[in-house]
Amino acid sequence: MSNSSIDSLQNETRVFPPSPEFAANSVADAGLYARAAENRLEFWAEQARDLHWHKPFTETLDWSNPPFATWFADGQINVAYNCLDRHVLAGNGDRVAFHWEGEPGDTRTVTYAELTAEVKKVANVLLSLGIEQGDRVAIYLPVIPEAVIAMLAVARIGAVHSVVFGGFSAESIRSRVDDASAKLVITADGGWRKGKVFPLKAAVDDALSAPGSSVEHVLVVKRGENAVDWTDGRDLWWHDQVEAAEPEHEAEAFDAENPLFILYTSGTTGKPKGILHTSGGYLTQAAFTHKNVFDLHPETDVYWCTADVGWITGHSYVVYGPLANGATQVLYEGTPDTPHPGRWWEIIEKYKVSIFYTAPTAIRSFMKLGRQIPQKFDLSSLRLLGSVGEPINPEAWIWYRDVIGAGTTPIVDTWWQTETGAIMISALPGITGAKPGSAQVPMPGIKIDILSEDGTRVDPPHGGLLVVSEPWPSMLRGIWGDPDRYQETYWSKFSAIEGNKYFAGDGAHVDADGDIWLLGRVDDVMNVSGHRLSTAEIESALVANPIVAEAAVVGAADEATGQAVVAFVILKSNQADAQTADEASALLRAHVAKTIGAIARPREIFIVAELPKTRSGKIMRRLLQDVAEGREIGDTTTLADTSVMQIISDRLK
Ligand code: 6R9
Repeated sequence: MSNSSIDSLQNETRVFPPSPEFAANSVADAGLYARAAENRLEFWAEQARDLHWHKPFTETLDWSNPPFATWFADGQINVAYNCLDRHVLAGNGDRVAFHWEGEPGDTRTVTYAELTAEVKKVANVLLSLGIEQGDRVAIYLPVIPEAVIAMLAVARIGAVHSVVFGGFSAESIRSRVDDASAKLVITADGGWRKGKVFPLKAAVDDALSAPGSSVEHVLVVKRGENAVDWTDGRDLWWHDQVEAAEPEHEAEAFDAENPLFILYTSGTTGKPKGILHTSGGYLTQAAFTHKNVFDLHPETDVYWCTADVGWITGHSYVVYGPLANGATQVLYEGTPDTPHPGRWWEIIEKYKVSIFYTAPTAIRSFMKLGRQIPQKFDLSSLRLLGSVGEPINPEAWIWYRDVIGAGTTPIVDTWWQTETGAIMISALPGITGAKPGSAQVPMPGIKIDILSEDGTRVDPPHGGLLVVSEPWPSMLRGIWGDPDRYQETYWSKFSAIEGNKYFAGDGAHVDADGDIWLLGRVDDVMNVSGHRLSTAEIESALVANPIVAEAAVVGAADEATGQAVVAFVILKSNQADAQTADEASALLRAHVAKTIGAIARPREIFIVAELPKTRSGKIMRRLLQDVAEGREIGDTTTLADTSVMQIISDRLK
């Protein structure tokens, strides 16, 4: 594609309306917006009543103590029952819940009846291990059916799961297990990735090796068949326990505000935040958005969301939303390019996937490989595509629609966050014409505003800060163990103006049609391949290494991953001669990968003699970003020592 056509796409003003056929069969009706506008709370109550309540609620929202909300608080619900038993009792037990595909090519088909039976047994295993309502259970698993089963079993008994992404390090497991005082860890011997087994239990062993851990048991799924160390009395095989477990388990009713899960995400400071979600409101919005944004026809659709269950997208759009809606899904363990670069397209052809939800970073990497790869496969089953995790640039959007979607499928670009729990901004595909590059409109029942720093509304075409202006059902209920940080991080920025505004940390602007365009983070959070990483967290990992004196990390624009981690490091004086800059940089890249996980490994580390600082000692990341992105260096006048940038850029030439 020539540069001029890229430019023209960036000024994209075309709108792609849904086909008449798509619109005629749309699950969502245009009346949703009107009903939500007329009575927002009644609208959400109506959505909540689509779920099964053991005890119906009479109260919708309590916002008398902001920013602490309760939704449907006098109702009682069992989240797992809604995802399982309800479908079996309705006669849909034989429907496939998951077509699971392992990376080496092994497969499993799991129906709703089978999934329900497994979850009941695992619920009994958890009870036999002394797990009670409210206890925390850490889950560190590959994308195998047991990951979903474990989450639902924890939910079924009213306990709280904390899923730790399988790519995270032992240290990340340890800090999450400690922060939540988890009693149990569920893991596997190993999982498959890029044609090899990677160990998981070994990382858990390492994480739990320090004395004083809250963990009483480790339940181990056999998947990788790799050798594992065993701690008698603590470690138990999943298959032994499940085999011996009672098959019957009746789902108990829990309060709508019973905690469902904690999921850790990066913030602007070093320590990850444990985002807390509860039951009734979360499930209401996850199910409602999944059904309407993805136009789900559960009897005929095959839906595939490529997210790992360790991310919020996996929680809301692999586990809770789709299962509450009785969807048939594809679940794939491995990477997109193993054993060949067409693996994803092969899976779509094989299972006749009709709805496909992935991230822009994946789309861009396929674009780079060329359209001849997907074109080898029959993708004609696809009728709707989705995007999440970062802004999707119009070129990638158009490629996605043309090459994957045969030039006809609607695309929904969904904006939301770990904290929002479910989709907040998106087109409804049978109603809204799609506009490449824009996430478009707030969901019915969601109130979004774009504000300037001083809290006034900004009008098109100006950009500002994105806020959510009214509480929503799947909103986070807090940061685990830290109510002050919750208040401070999300609700203090606009506390001087009237009303409570949730500050999302994203910049955005609205166009003349009222469509919202996301402009990226406005804080020190980077977005690498759709994963959130904090500059502070990586800096603290770097300075924890004995050879490092000081470190500064920036997110630099990257064609493939959106942003890439670039670090600037000053070595301790006794180190500077001990190794070359290349050696130090290689060692530190590996160190970050080991400390946080491979996704945090810096693309580049520059060993420097100085860092640019203001007179008050603040590192001027903006200038480092100029260097990292190969730009002319901006205004240096506020630097304490204005020659520093010259020294850095000379060194790097
Ligand atoms: C679901 C998820 C949240 C941050 C968010 C924003 C970015 C997500 C986006 C998007 C533009 C979209 N983001 N979706 N930016 N367009 N459609 O990704 O949650 O991992 O918590 O990240 O991701 O910056 O603030 P999470």
